[in-house]
Amino acid sequence: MNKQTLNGIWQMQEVNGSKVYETQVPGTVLSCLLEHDAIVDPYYRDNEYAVRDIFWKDYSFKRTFTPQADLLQEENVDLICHSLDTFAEVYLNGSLLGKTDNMHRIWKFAVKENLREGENEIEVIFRSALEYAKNYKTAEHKVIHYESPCTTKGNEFIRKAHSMFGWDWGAQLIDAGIQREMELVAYTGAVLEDVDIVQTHKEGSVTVDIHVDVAAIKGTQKVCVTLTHPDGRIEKQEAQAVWPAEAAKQEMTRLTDGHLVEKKTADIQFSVENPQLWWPNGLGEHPLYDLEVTLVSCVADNDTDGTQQTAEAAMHQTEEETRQYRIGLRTLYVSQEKDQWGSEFAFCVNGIKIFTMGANYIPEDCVYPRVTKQKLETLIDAAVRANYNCLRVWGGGYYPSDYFYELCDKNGLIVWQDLMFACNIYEVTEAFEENIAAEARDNVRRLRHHACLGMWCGNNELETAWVNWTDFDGNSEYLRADYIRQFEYILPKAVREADDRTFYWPSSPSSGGCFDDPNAEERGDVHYWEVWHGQKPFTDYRNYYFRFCSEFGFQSFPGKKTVWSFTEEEDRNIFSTVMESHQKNSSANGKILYYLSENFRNPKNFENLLYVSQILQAVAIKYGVEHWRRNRGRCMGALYWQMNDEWPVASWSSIDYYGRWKALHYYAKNFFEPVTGSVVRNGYTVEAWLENESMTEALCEVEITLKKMDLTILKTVTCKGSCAALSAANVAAADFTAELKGVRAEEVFAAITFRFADGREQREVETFVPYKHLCMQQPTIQTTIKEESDAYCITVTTNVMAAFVELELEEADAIFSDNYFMLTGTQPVTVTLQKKDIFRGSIHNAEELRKQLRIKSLRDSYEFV
Ligand code: BMA
Repeated sequence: MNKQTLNGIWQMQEVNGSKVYETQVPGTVLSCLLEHDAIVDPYYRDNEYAVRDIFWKDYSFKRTFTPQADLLQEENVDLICHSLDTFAEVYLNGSLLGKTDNMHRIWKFAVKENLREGENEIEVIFRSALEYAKNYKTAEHKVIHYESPCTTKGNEFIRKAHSMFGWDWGAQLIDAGIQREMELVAYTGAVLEDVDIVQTHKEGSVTVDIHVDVAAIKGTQKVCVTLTHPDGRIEKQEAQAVWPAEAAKQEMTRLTDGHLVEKKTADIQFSVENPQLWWPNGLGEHPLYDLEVTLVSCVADNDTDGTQQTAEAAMHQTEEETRQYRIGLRTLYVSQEKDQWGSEFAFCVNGIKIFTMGANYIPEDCVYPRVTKQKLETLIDAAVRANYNCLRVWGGGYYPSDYFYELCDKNGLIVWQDLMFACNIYEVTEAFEENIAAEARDNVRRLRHHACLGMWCGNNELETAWVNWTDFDGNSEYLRADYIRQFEYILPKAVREADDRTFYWPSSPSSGGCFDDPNAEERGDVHYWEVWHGQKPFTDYRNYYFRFCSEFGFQSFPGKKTVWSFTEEEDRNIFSTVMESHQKNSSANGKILYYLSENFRNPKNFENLLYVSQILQAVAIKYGVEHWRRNRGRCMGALYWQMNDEWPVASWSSIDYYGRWKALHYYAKNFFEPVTGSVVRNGYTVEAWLENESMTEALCEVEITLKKMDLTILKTVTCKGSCAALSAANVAAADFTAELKGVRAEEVFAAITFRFADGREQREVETFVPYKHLCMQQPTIQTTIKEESDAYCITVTTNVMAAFVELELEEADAIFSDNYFMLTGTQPVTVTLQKKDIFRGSIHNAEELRKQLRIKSLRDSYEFV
């Protein structure tokens, strides 16, 4: 097989437009026009609105290329387009090869006939998705009345990332273009059709079966597989490609270009003794085995018509194609065993039921070509640093690149993979059915071998929407029936045909399907939005013992630097046009202010409102996660909404568009620690708990101290606590009823310190009144900075209780070892800043760091006037 990439420099222009731009492919209209400063930056102020209109137009991407000589010698040449977004017409030398209508599919065209020696021209014309949506007509009995407030109507008819049409955190930038690689692939003898890798686990060994489908055109074929163990050991095996059964021998399939091919298969098996198992982050290593699959054709030298395959003829061996796979050996499924509370919902890895921790992932940029490998690495690294063991790829975006899954494999992150359907009503026509089944097949085949793949999930929130959302009421029963066809028949069937090992779940949330109480507390997964959308206090989380909470969230504003990046001074008020254009959930600013009024004092200015909004968010999510971790066994997962942003915006994210960690991400690092402590207050009694998501017993010393704001100690209770592997335990309690008789609750707080066996110290604060009522004193926070070879150690001390202490650099960005922490004693607290964690700017020595370092605490956020 010979390959030639068509990536590189192309010409992009509006159809019938006069201006031609050079652009990089993969690339889109947006990436191209932004690169050339031909449009305003849609992220700046409210420019998004002006940019939207360009997507009513059609665009052409064109280039010339000269096919490699070896490519032209082959008898078949395919053009493979890994993601055309979306309504594309593909022309080669003026001939229409075909039209596409799904950005999530891999499109293949046979081009041998159209390809010529010397210069060729390829052109892809993208028709406006907005025009398509406007003109689409459903059948009369299936008119869709549902309209999402933030999303352009019509996105439900188009197999294109839904959130491009806007979301309650997303801009409406309905881009078009070549989102992934384009290449020419040429072959003569045979080609790999499919490689399926199946693991069977037994005590002390794993059988790895490699099932290969070969499209054989001429000669005989064999498949050679090399297995490289994590320790470098190599094993090789090969097998002849044969007709699956004598009966099938006659079955010839026609390739797209008309060639008759024989479908052959080859089966290879390795038996791995004492396998090194793949574990999720926090529970063990993530060793990977490399598999290299090579297809070799043996063709008789004088066999010109593909018929002569005699032993006497001189045989010529050609390596047709090689594919590489990295696999992790593990068993992974979702256990739904019945128990005293209903049915559990727990990922079970190598026989161990785990508490799943992490967040929901959305597209990382509205301009998808900007989602570089480096951006993905930074994001996955942030997930690992926050002790996630899982990411849910939410169904309103796109299927991420291979590299995303490679990183998840390497880092032990289980992927909960939604199929790309979210918050919509779909009309299932015959064409739609074919399209989505092909889309599922393409993506399942691409991703099924990954160790990280934990589940295929039909969609985001459609089942619950049909049952629980009032704005779904009144939609046709035919559409309701289409839901069942789509997610409980067509898609599971298409998924299962390609991958019958991975767990399939019809929707998130669901109790198993069929509109049967999808958000039930006692089974399946739950999206819990009463806190936030329902405006319940976040103490409400404690009223629920969900089996698995796959979505719950709380909004905040991005930090000062991010807000300053898209605003002018006059915009810096949350109700300004610009700030509201970067807040897509119309009632959210009101909610932030409402929750703020319940918990904190009125911030003295805009900048402090941003800060307090992040504290609120962090405290709220922590409250929920800790509760569910304390109830480990009954509850087995907490994935908060949402990890990241696709542009600078007020949202539920814990990391903003620029990769800046909000307070919540620092808090996630602590509340998702495999071994962590938490605190529950009942009246004047403060309880300390340990949550242990590790395979060994956790030991720690707990100190619960009642203090005055000036740090005077009123009472201390200490004890040694232990918590068995994979469980949670109440390890200490301190009753301060007597002490609180002689002192106002506003003037004291409980400082709880957990000292773990490995030397780690965790400090928590519990108050007896909301923070807004605390008599906080203005702390004097002092720092000393020590430079080490690869880090700065920042030692912080205070004279009085300091809450939510924020470290921030004036210019550069940085990720600290901890942030928004509590200072509850006079003993110094050291925060490290690794030099590699300073980005967008630089710091050369301790003095420079001292100049840039800004410290504040909650008391700085308000003033008395
Ligand atoms: C969830 C998600 C998203 C949405 C989020 C915040 O239910 O599935 O659709 O962005 O809520 O409202």
